[in-house]
Amino acid sequence: MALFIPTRLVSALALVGASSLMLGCGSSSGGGGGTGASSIKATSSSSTATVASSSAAVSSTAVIAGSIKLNQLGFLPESAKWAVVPAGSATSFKVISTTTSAEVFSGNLSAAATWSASEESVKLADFSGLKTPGDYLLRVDGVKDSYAFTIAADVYSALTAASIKAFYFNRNSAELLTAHAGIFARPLGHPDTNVVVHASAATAARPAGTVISSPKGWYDAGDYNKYIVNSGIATYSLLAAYEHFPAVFDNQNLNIPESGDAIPDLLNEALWNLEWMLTMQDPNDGGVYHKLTNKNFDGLVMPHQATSERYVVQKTTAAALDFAAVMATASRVVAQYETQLPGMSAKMLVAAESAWSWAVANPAITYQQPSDIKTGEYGDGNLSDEFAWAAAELYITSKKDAYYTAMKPTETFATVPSWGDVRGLGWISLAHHRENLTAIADKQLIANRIDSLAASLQSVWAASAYRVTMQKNDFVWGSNSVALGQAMMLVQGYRLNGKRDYLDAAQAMLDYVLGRNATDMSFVTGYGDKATMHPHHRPSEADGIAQPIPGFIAGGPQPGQQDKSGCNVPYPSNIAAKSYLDDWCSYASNEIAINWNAPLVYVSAAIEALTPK
Ligand code: G3I
Ligand code: 9MR
Repeated sequence: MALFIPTRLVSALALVGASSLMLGCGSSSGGGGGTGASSIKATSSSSTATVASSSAAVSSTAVIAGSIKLNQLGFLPESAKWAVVPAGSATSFKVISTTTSAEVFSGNLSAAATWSASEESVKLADFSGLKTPGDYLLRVDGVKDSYAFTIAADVYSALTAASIKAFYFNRNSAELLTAHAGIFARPLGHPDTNVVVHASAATAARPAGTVISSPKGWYDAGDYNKYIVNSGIATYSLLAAYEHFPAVFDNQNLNIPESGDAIPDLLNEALWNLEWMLTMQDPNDGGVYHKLTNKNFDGLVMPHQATSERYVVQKTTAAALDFAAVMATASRVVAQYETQLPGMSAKMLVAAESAWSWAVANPAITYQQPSDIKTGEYGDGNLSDEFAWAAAELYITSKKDAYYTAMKPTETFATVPSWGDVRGLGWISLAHHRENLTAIADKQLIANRIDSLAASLQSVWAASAYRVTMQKNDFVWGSNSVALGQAMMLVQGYRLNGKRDYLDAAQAMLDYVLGRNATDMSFVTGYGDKATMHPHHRPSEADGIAQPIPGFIAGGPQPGQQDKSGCNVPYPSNIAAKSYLDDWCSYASNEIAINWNAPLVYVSAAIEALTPK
């Protein structure tokens, strides 16, 4: 079968830097493509591989409903490789080369089991033993062939690059030039040089109506506002990816305006947001505005057409602490670029410490949406995790023991990170830096916190009918970021103790967002044969281009369906893991957001860096 690369994938690849442009790593062919071959040879050395003597065509058995679900992009040679097969009478599976139509591997399916999140009875195919690079599909008697997938040593490098480049596409205060953005070039939107201090944020030094300049940053999501809380976890996740896996990024060329300077492009991109965040701190007292926003969400327009007045709204404790955590992290990451960024590292640490001091003096100021402001809230009544995270990052960077104590380590557990629960981020950083901490740090406690969370995720994975860590109650708004957050914590467990199950379970969650899920879709725009096409992302919808901007991950299924009154099309299902609508209207299942893309960057890079070669 001829190699077929979907047009959207070619364009997606063309947008990332030349060093990442590897056509061989894209998914190659639509499902149902295998044709019979008269003589088939086994190329795998696995014990389960058999030589087939008959045609590899789909058997004459009636095709049952449901589809084979797998990572539509593919796998590294040494990755664990699993597919989910609808439960029918078949007890075995075959892997077929889409280039030669030969059967290259076969194996037995597991016993049928039900995944309660999707209410489906499924069997599992484990083809981890197939390690030979190539393009393949999975075949099971009585079921439609799977989508094609690739096994290649560089299978995730374009995904890692595109998921970072998505941040560039969401830049506030930037004109995107054709040279960098291709067909997605657009005029500058939101200069944010005349931003009004809202009454909720007024102080004697900056009364209501004061005009400040607060340019740059990224649009939060499908909307054009900027929120410090969400910027916190998103920017941290990118910085952590760099701290943990610098080799993935050091020579990466994302074809962004800063490409070619002496700073890795991932950090160039993170700096675009960090520079904005610095402007959100009131220099008079160290407090940090919660958000920079319109009064109302914009209509369906491009950035330069969205010209409503912009406000900075209320200083909150969560904003100060998330800001402190990120600035403390960034301070140590950019320290190695003192020549290129003179004074930046020191400036960031000063900013972090003054935000911390403000939070300590104002420990319970939660966000209260003013009556004239209707945009996102990121409100959070529990601030203990924000205190713990900020304290952990300040401790690691400053080495001041008082911050370690302030983290309250014995009371603080590790959890899967989300914008509203950031405890896990502090443990991630402590684990990474554990050999360079002062004597006060309890290294055993740090290891236990990480390992006990990873172990509990591993046991969910091992018992899951889909071999994933997602369970029914994980299907909240932005469920795909829950999946990737789980993977991030499994990665920390693997980095600490090398337990292969942790890496395999993390891989499973990358598989999950790329197709091994109950919707049978890849949730990453531009990646996978059946991928999200209509994200709730204003530029993707308003630009008049059929394909979405590549590299963005959709929020994902969740049964709340808070948007359905505004949708002319129904959700295909009310079941938690299937409650996903690939339509612009669906902001509750199909929006994109920086805090969902950042763990995609982290996990894709981690799998690239950690999977044995
Ligand atoms: O915390 C409860 C949990 O206890 C409960 O079990 C669960 C059941 O659904 O709900 C949880 O609360 C949810 C909360 O997110 C935390 O996950 C709310 O129902 C849900 O409505 C809320 O959704 C948030 C959404 O804004 C609406 O406020 C998303 O987390 C948040 O990511 C999203 O963020 C928006 C910004 O406001 C604006 N920009 C776009 C961005 C992405 O959609
Ligand atoms: O576009 C908005 C999205 O970014 C938010 O996550 C979402 C929930 O706050 O709201 C979206 O805006 C919708 C608004 O809430 C209701 N009217 C339709 C808007 C989408 O076009």
